[in-house]
Amino acid sequence: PRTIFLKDYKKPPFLIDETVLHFDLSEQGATVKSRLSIRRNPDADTAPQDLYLDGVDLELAAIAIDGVELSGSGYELIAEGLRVIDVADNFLLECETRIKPHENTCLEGLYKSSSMFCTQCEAEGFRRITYYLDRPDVMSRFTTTIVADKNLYPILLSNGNQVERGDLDADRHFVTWEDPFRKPCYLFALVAGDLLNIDDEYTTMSGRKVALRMFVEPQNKDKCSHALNSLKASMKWDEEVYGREYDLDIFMIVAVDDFNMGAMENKGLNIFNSSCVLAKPDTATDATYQRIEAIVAHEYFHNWSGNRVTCRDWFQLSLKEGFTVFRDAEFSADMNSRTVKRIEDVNLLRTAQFAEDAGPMSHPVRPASFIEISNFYTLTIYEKGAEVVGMIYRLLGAELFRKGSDLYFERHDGQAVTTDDFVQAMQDASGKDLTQFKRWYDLAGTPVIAVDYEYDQDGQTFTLKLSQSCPSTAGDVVEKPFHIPFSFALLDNNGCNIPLIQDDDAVFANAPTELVLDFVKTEQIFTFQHIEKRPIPSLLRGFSAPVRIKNTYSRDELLFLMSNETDGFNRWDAGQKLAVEIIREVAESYAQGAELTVDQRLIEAYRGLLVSESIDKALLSKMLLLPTESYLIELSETANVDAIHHARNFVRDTVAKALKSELLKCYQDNLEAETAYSADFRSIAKRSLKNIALGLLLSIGDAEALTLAETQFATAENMTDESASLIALVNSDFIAPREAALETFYAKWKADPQVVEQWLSIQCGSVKSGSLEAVKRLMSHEAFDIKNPNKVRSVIGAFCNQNIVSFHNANGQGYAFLADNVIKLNKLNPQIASRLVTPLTRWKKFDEQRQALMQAQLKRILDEENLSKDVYEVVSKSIK
Ligand code: BAL
Ligand code: ZN
Repeated sequence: PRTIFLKDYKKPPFLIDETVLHFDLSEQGATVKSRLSIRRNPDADTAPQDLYLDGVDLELAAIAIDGVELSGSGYELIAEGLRVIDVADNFLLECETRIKPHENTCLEGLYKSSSMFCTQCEAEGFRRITYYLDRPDVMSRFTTTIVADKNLYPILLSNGNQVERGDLDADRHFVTWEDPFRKPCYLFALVAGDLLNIDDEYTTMSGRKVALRMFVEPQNKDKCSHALNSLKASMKWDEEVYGREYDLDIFMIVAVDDFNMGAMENKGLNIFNSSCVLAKPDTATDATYQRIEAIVAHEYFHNWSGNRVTCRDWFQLSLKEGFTVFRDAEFSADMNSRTVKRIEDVNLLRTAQFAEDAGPMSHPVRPASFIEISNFYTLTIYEKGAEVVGMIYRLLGAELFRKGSDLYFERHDGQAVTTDDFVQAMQDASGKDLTQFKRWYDLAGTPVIAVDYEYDQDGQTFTLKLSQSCPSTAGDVVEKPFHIPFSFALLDNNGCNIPLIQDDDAVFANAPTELVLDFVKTEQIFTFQHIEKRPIPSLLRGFSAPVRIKNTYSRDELLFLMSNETDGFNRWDAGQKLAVEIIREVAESYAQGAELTVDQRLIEAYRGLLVSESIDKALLSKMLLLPTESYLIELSETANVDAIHHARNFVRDTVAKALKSELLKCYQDNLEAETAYSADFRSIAKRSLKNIALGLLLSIGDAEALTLAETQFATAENMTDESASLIALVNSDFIAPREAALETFYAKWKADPQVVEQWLSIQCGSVKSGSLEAVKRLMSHEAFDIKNPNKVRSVIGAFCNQNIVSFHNANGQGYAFLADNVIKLNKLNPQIASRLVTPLTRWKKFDEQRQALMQAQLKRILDEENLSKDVYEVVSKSIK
């Protein structure tokens, strides 16, 4: 397979002004007729004689230029495309292609999901629909007519506004849609099905009424209100915070069950994975409610950051994704607890993106090359990309950032641009030099910051010395320093912020108590004056940059910060750091066969949190969770999986035993007599606290807790409480109650795919119920379907990513299981196969024996014939 390089980018030699599409859909297949008004690009870098169009798995039935059918000498079918020979400067190209949506299992292009037709064109799916210039810098006006059976497909949708509809012979009908906005073909969408619509309305800030319409299969009609409410909140937020108004008269959302991604921002017609949009209290958990709010917002925000201003090429993917994730994170923070949102995002970043950035697929936020772009919808592009935008926000401040985003949207509306254009707009609007900052886009790896500090009692000065380095994946060190916004404060021994005076002339009263330091050199010293007593520094507040920071604190300082830090994120992080240290200590003892003990100070710290009257419940619910096994593995040089698992459980159980009465009280205190379910963050925090307490109590085999869990399971009025009690039972040693609960749950919910996905992943992700044999049995269960990505993620994904000791069993059978399924899925759905293989690519973290077993499975995959580009790229880059 061919590698594509950013440095080889050339402007498109041809442009397509108008795209007129005609789809004839039937059970046997689809016929697609296209009429493309093509002209040479006056700004092109090259002027070839021939026109090259992209096309994959298409049957060409007819081709004509300016109404004249082309003979065989006028064109040539080539690998993944079509060459039209010797074309003029302006012409109308007409093509008729036949495709087979019902045989399309890769879920790219046009395919069938249960009884409906739908599309997924990003990144390069449109070429599976018709021959086209399938690249984001070719933007065209689309008119789309869909013809289909009127009874089977009463609803026919595409982008923009509906302009015509009518009946045809033989019970068929048509609808024509016109999108007034020029767009790249990756934003094209089509849906045809027997769907119900749930309608709402939004009045924009300029007073225009926009119809909001959600299309679902009839059984899901009562699962739309949360998504529609989230959509209205997003529309309002984008007006208030970014001054961005929606631009069409209708905004449509469709839910489909078979979908590779979470959702897709097609212009005016967002298509969602059912699991990321459908919710009602008795079937969706609080976490799902919050995920839906965030994803609906994310897709909506793309209308400006992605659609109105799009990417020049796919190397710029983070231009729209990083910025839009930053926007949706701010939205969620405004709607919920800002601190908790930050904790969740940083947890994901540090656990999974840092691992990606230290692994074989490590790449910069703006990659320099790829084989298959689908492999680059990564945590680095999305989450680190959002952190990079967040750092610009922190360096500029809210006001200048808004000036920058206004300039960006104004300057580039209707264009396909680069991350450099984004940074330039931020720089031009703010006057802040971002030249050095741009390194964040081009260099891979996670910078490491070493912190050193000194307090001088006589001089009353505090000196902070920061050093940075960045190990690259090649094992060397990136020499050039990054521009890092380092958020900083000093706390006195009551936990109060001390004024930060860097310059003696500063007026004391106006001195800030928190600073974003511009850390731009390899080593840099910052000095603060008039510090009367030895302070405790508060470092990298709110996780102001995506870096590793070497721990500088003693255990007593961490304990102090756990109860006194005024930055919520850092308060939580102090607890995590302390727990990591203590679990590691226990893991070492476990590995040496020594007696296990838990530092009593951790227990007392948790007791203090549980009895605290003042702590915010949302924060407390996060502070009571120990670092995950995945995070502990990520922090290890060579991870001893069994020791980590046992040590973490030992610490958890020791804490739970010691704090049994506090946990029982916590459970009771938060056991509210629910009126109606509410997904507001305070209610979520209460449920979360109650369920964490229940889980901890059940993990120590507490009989009283068993009764509580069984009662909660039987009487729960919402899925959060029902599934939390199921999870607690599944992860307990009460075998009979566990099996009974699993059976009852399935019998109750087997008709609801979103709940069945939870049922599968709860079992497969648990070491207690998810043995490899049990997981294999579930793959033959009626609930499993290897062609459905959600089911694959719930079973194979949950086993390999969450059930860590089982997957990493030293017998290597977990690895072979994953490889078997990657090989199977490579043929059916390469995107899912390539994503699934990730845990095998992390072999470097494990002992030599496991490394060899993991490598052997990677080699076995690589030896497969007809390996997709997707799987080939990930596996070949991951082999030693
Ligand atoms: N553009 C692909 C799905 C998303 O990030 O919104
Ligand atoms: Zn996105």
